[in-house]
Amino acid sequence: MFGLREKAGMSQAVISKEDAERIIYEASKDSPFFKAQQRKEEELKARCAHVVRRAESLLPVEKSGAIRHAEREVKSLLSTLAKDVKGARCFIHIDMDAFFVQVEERDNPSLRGKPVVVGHPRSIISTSNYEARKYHVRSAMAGFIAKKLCPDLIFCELRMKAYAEVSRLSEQAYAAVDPGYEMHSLDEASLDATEYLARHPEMTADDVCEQIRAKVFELTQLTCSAGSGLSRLAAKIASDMRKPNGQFPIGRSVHAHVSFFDGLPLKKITGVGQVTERILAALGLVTCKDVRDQPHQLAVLPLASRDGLLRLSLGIDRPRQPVHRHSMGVERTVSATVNKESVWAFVEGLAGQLKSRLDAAGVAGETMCFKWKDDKFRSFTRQERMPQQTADRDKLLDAANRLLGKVLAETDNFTARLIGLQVTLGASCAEGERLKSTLVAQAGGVACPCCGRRFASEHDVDGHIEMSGCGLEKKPRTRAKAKAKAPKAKTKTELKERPVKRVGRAKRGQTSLKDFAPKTYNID
Ligand code: TTP
Ligand code: MG
Repeated sequence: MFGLREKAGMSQAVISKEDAERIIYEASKDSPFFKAQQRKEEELKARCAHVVRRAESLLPVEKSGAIRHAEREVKSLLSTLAKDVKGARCFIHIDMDAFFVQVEERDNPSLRGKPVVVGHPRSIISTSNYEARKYHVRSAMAGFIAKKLCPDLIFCELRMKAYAEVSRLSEQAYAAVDPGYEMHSLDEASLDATEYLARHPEMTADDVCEQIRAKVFELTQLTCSAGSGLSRLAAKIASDMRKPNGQFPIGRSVHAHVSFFDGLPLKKITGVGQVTERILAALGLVTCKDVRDQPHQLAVLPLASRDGLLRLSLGIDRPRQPVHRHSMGVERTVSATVNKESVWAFVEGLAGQLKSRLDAAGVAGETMCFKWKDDKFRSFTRQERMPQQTADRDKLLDAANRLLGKVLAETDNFTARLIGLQVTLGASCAEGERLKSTLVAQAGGVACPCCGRRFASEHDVDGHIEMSGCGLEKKPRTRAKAKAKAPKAKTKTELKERPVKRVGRAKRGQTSLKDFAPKTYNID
């Protein structure tokens, strides 16, 4: 049941996987967490059995339909990949080795060579170094269990500021290759090295990885690993292949790319979680190649999941779309059970944290959801729509308290091991402004009420009136007054029919309608 997931470095274990699983079982078998895991395991087994029964009862016509669909899809996906190769895409992924612990070892060299984790013995471990991984100690494991697996384990306190500082430093190395680099977390970066390689024809993707890793080390005295490939996904998976302090180039041909994915277990694919992996395994699909070789098995999956799986098994990135976040929340697992008396204060703290997150993102909440897990790790939620969208702490707290009051009234013996507040997001002022700009741009811009010239935003119209004195002869000077005298605004259709004239700042290239294209809205 506690199938230990592999993490880089675990293959050199000093205790066997079976022994580790037995120790974990002994240490946790009486805990509520274990019982919750048992219940989930039973549910998963039932789901797998259902999927297998469904696969066995597929009609020949369903199977052949799935095969035809998969063949078409794979062909089109492969042609996407081939097209990208013509453009010679090359992505690089960087991932720091045992990140948090490596920072601790750098700052306290006496830790080197010993099994170390960042975390607390009575809480959850953030990460372990490669010495500790030999004992199957890894991220997200309870500290007391880690101590049973490795009695000499050393625990270090979390120092987020230090890790963030290292992350900031290493970004210089990424920016030198791709100014548009993307940070996926504090320790992971994804780069498009295509243009850099075109500017440096003497270099290979592997040389660039080498160069970045050396620069990261120079800047931080920490090692990282790298991977390169035709897609961001391929590069990410490759970065894990030669960990720690190594790099793996998949190559820049479609053939090399497809061969790499052919032999890859599905569980290695980012996006295939433990549950999906188990369901696919029940269908006999273990490697990426299995997915393409046995497409009839996919007929039991919804069409979108089928296509997603085919795409992932070929290592092709999801099409990039702006991320619109619909909800935001905070939740805390608590080591000591929260009861009726202490829960009010706890929720008050969460409301403050939620407000900070909403403010940082410039958004407001619409519906409040109070969620909790009881001492048997069962999840519950209650929600209500707030009278109006808000990021105000007191109003958030009012809504949370109302829900909590109801929960306490219906529950005799309230206990919780996890408590969270979550809001669905409404458009805030900042987001509203962005949406407005987008709509304005789509409608062809804003017209000057005096001369009718068109601008990217109302702000630009103000600038134009100020700069050129447009409408002076007619008075008044300000846009507000000018607007009052202006002829009735044209309809959207009328506006669309007129060609957009770019003048003033827009013409000089300081502002263009392009600047108002929908922006990626990414929080976290
Ligand atoms: P990872 O890159 O997953 O792990 P790692 O850098 O420690 O080890 P590896 O050499 O295998 O890359 O995560 C980066 C950091 O994120 C990690 O050092 C600690 C933190 N983290 C958590 O706090 N909790 C978690 O569950 C995980 C997976 C990571
Ligand atoms: Mg890492």
